[in-house]
Amino acid sequence: MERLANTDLGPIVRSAVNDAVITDVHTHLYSPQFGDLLLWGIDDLLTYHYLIAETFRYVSIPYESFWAMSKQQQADLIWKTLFVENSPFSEACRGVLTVLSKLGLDVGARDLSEYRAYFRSKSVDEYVDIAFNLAGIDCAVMTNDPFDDAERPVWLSCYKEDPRFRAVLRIDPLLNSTQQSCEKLRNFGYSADPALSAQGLSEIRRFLEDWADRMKPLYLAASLPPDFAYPEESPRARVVRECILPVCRDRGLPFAMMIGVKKLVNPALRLAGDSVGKSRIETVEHLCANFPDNKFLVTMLARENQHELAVAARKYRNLMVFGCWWFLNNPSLVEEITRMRCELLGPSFIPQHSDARVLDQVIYKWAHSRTIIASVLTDKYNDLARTGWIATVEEIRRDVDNLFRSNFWRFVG
Ligand code: HDL
Ligand code: ZN
Repeated sequence: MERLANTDLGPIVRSAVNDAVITDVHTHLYSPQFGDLLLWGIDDLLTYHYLIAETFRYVSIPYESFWAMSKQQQADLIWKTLFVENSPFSEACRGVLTVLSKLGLDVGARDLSEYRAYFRSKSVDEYVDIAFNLAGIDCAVMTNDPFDDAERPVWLSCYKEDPRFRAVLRIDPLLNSTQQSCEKLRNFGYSADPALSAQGLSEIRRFLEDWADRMKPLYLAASLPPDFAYPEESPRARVVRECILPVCRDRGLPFAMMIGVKKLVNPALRLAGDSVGKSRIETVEHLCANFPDNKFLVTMLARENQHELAVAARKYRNLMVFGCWWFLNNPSLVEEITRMRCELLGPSFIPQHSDARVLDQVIYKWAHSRTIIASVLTDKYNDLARTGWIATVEEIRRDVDNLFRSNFWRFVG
């Protein structure tokens, strides 16, 4: 048995993970047809809201002074503060450098003007292919918000499907500011009423049906606060029960619940001002148990919720756990959460999504995640080998494909 004890499947696992073609199941990217909504290039990378929050830990200028700056001025301040005056070893800072390195730029030169020159030489269409190829992704699943005044016109006028980008119908306002969203719905031609009468609920369903027809989404999604509860006597719970779940069930669409966001704990930081709170796993358990004909994609934002979410996935086959989301997308936590999920769920989950807001970020987010996930999987296959069960190359590549794309596509049907 000596041979078995020394079996190291690491090289096979790392090769399988590095070669894996990934479907990125949640991003904030847009196909180039959406114009400036698709962010890309060094100044968009540097003004990512994660880096804005980190910059304000050092600078004492008024928030409004920062927001009054041009994007390049903001990027200059962020570069100076986080990269020059302090070492960029936070995950979001390191990510910028990984992107530059993977593009073949001279990171050691630390020359922002050189990096800007590179991006000026590129068009967005060629850069989409560069980023997707370097990241190893075949598809970026978008976050599409019909309530967004900048995005809605594209869908209502000229949208032509781009197979590299698939849509998601994101409906946060319907659930988190129901009364106000009813007014917007009336402006869109749907007679939704804040009292949520039967007619009003029917009109919300019609709104969802129309946009599902228009977008052909892979799933419906919403980010939800830590105190998201179901059942509950609230407008949110009524819209979930009477509108979201029936429309999803009738169309075979998962409902993606992204739970644990404490919105704008520091409003002056704008998009960077959200935080995290521990959420109620009972809500997830109740929905999965009482709506067996619905499918639920779930990611939770608090580290403290990860173990109970993985246990819940053992109980409900209509629950698919995905990603190490936002404040969890750091090497130490991706490692901890992925290891725990492998031990509780085997290969029956979706380990990661990029959440990329800037096209270039898929390059670093997937490079960083692949390294960690390969390391965890190596341990798992080597643990098996020590029993005498030596996974074949085909079995390892099968499992890796399931984790990085096929679990998702099977689940969305
Ligand atoms: O609600 C979400 O989808 C979150 O991912 C937010 O967009 C958040 O601002 C973010 O970008 N996290 O990475
Ligand atoms: Zn997101």
